[in-house]
Amino acid sequence: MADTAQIPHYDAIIIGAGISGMFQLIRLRELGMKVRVFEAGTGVGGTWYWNRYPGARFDSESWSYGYSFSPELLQEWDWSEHFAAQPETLRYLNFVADKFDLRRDIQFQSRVKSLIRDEPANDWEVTLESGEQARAPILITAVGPLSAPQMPNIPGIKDFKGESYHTGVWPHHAVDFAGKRVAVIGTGATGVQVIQEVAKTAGQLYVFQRTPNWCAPLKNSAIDAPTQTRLKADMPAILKQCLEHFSGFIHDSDPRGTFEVSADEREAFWEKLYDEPGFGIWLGNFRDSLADEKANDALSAFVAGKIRQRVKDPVLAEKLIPIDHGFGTRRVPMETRYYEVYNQPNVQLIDARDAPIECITAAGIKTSGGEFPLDIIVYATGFDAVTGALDRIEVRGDHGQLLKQQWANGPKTFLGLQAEGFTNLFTLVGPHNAATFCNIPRCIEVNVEFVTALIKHMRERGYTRCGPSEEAVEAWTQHVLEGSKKLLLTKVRSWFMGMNTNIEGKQVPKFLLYAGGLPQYRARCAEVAQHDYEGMLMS
Ligand code: N01
Repeated sequence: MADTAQIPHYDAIIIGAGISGMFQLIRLRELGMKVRVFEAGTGVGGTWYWNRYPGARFDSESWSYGYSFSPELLQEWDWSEHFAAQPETLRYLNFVADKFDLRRDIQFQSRVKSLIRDEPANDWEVTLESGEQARAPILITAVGPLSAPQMPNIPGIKDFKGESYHTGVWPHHAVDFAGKRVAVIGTGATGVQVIQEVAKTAGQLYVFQRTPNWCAPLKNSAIDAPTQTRLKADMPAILKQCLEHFSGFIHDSDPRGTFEVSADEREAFWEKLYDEPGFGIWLGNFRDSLADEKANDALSAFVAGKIRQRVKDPVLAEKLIPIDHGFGTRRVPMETRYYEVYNQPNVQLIDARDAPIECITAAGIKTSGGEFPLDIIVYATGFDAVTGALDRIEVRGDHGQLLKQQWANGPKTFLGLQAEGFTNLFTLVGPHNAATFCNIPRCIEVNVEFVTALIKHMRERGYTRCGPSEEAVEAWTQHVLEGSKKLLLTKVRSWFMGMNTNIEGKQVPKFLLYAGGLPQYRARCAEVAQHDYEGMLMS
């Protein structure tokens, strides 16, 4: 690290100008700190900047999703729909950037290559892909849990002569599907959203489904004026409720057990949830729905019945019903007439389990069952989740150790915010953080407020270094893993479990979330702060 005096120096550097990076910038400015944010995109918004694919929209109620820190902002912004589409959310985040004059501290088109700790100097050295460098004693990563798009490991991808797009790096120009032969690979939450949209205009849409997911109706609608007024008035109560609920949504589990009510009552409850907007059927169901196998089987059977009612061809309906996991044990994609899409003559489901994709050719997709000539391929194949964005950066700690290597057998953190030996590095929405299974802004704000208070505490007391003790990391990791055992989702292959068939070394489950819920996470953070940041060594 030669001639560091020439490198621009800040009080703190933030990586990423999405929801968490933007809010962290606001809070650090309030402490009077000189802050630089490095952002790979050309604008703010993170997830909502990159995921511009047709059909992208909230699965969280819009009005429960915005920032809560500014009452003025809450009053000023009107969401047009209960579940806003991506362009509106991006407009909202740009509105926030304008209102708080954030862009002057954000350097765009600045993808980070490495983050190297210079322990003797007590600095983090940031190197961009352009070679440009910057330094600061405090480094905060705000890189998002689902921001490292992952292409499938299918041979021949580069050979295709038509247009192809990954949903997570969607182009800024409109893509015209009208009359075209289109393939969508992937049927996760993203695939489901994009399929519904593309099916409206494509000449022929082939959906390559390897594993069906349990989807549920979103029931989106416009927000009318009286509702808008009521929501604004109720906002403090809504936000309070979100913080008290397990995953920060307006929905929270019903205190009753599945079999504590009569069959009629159970059925009526499920009908009601299936018919209501949002995640109620997933997160507002009987308390044992995601923990007890029999309860989960019964719920799955109910939802399977709905799919059979909605898909006309009974053979096709069975192909769309998951058989290897129960309802809600993977992220539930929310849909608007998704199943009805398969009744359209221009849509064909290709079961990529029966006839696996062999390769992409110049003309289209080749499976063991035949060839599909195509104009456009959409890769809705997901992300290298939670740790992926950090893995793609060379992050080296106090003794030169690589973060990726340290977490090779699963993440080890304190509160999902700090790793041992990575002094003054704070990972907002890091692994084993409540924010990984959350209505994300609600948890992001909890993360940012905690880190801000901690930095303030350090500055007031003249501390310049902060890192977790080995015992604190061990205890938190054990707490996270113990808590996960009660959930059925730990028995299923998904990004929750750090599994990705397209990435070498990611076939073994490594739990990435925090299953204790937001209230418990908040309580633990508060307790740590109250005890002078117990578990975090400061000097
Ligand atoms: O990614 P996924 P996603 N050959 O990993 C398939 C959030 N989100 O982008 O299941 C063939 O869920 C793969 O098949 P399989 C939300 O948290 C939020 O859809 O591995 N297929 C799967 O079907 C969500 O959970 C919102 O067998 C291949 C799909 O690709 C998260 O983002 C909207 C394959 C990947 O599904 C990720 O969702 C959208 C291959 N080689 C998303 N590789 C909102 O609420 C992968 N697949 C706003």
